[in-house]
Amino acid sequence: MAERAEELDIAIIGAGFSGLYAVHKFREKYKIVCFEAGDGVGGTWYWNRYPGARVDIESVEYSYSFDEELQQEWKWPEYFSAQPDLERYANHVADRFDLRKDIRLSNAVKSLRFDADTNRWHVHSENGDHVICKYIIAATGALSAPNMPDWPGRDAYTGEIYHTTQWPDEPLDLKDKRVGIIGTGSTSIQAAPILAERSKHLTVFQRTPAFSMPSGNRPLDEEHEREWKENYSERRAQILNTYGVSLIEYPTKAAGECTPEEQTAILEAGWASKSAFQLMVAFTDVMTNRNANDVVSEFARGKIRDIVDDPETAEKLCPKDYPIGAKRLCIDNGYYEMYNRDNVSLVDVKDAPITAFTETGLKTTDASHDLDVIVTATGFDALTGALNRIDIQGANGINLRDKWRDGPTTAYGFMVAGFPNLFMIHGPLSPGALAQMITSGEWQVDFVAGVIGDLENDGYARIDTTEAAEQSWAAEVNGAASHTVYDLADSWYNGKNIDGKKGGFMIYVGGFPRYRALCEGAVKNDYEGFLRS
Ligand code: N01
Repeated sequence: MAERAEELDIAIIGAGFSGLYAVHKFREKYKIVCFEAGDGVGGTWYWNRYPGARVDIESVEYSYSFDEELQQEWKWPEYFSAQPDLERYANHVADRFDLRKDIRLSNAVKSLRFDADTNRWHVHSENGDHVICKYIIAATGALSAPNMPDWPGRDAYTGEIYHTTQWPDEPLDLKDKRVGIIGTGSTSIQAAPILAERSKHLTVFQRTPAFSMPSGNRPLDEEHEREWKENYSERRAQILNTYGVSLIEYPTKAAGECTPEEQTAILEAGWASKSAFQLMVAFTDVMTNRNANDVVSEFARGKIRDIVDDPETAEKLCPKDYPIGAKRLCIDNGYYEMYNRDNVSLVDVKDAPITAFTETGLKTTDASHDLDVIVTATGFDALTGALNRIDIQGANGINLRDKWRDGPTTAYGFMVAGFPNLFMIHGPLSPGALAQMITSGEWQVDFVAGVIGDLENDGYARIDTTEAAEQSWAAEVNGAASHTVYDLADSWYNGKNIDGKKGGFMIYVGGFPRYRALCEGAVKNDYEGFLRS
């Protein structure tokens, strides 16, 4: 029997925080559906349930602004919420706004095909659904396609292996187990201290050391909460006018304008600030001037040497090959202190890389390690990975994967030439991953809603962008990055964390106010860089 297709207006891909908001935003006017791969809502905060998973932006900020009652009523227990609280919040929002009836869980989108004759997208899902719709909102997440090491011998390994995005629901009994964790990014730095406490022995396999600072997480005090709730609307508006969509304390002086004593005082205050990222904005030029960055990097290395007792281990933990902030600055709860425990060891796999799983553990070029449990905290095929894992065929039969073979091309991070009526939220070359993602995601969804509203009002069937617009956006993105030190590390920001991935720097770092102005300017300028028909 031929499958029956449903005809709708919009298909939303992903029920993470942006996808959930998109469901809420679009359902009133349009017939919609939302496909979600997981069997629950929350996206990042559904998948990343490893021990220690926690956000590093204050929860009073990192939360929805679209509903005054919601933001007044919701109570965050801590400054930086743990994953279970974020997942609970996502579920609360889904229930409170009755979003679930439009969300199909455990039903990943498999393919998207644009029919240029009818100007409709055909969506096929893993469960066999076939939806025909006019618009696609891809809220697929910047960090949702896990990067799994593909060393040989995995099947021969007799222990347990967990990627941090696939953590089991039932508690793991590790007390008699030798655990190995691969990677030292934000995820590992959160998980490792807890795994060290719970296991017999923890071995950390480090390829590149990370910079990290203490999170200063604590219960949310009532005065702070009250102050935020009384001023929410002004603060949310203010947040959108900041560079990174976050109300951290921005500096007024460059490093060179301070005496060494002033520099130290500012850096000590930043370290103790209990506010994430304060080191990256210790001076106006930390991310734009290598000398200023060196001052901050050396300060952070000094902290590592102070905290870690064994000088050899401390030296191994000190990043020396890239500027602080060029890889995502990590926030920890006792990461460096963990290396003072007797049951923790650090293995450097830069010069002697891991080459294989063995029956009993891992093999590097110079040793074998016996492990009962292996945790792969090896990160993500970021920004492009989630979309490239879907088979997406655009207007002229072009496949997105082919189009992006040498790196992603987009206009403003939300459209790709040849893929009409497909809008990305936090797409490659948008500010998404370096901005506070809930509030910037809400802004992007509202912006796309405005574009769709205009198309409908003006009677257009489709909107596309052009290769010229993509080139001019690439120039803007590269221009912004070239004034910074962001591209001076191999990271998921530039795809160099994945062997063979091409792309260059994939995030817009010109600041959110400029980003908004450019997007809004294009619309006001009669959709400059876009083709409507
Ligand atoms: O991933 P990562 P993550 N052999 O890519 C190593 C957000 N986040 O999941 O640096 C050996 O940062 C890799 O080594 P190298 C946040 O935006 C936020 O930790 O490529 N090692 C690296 O050490 C973050 O930036 C929060 O040399 C291998 C690690 O694995 C983003 O998610 C919490 C390897 C991967 O680090 C990603 O963080 C958690 C190999 N073959 C995450 N392959 C908060 O809000 C990879 N590695 C606090």
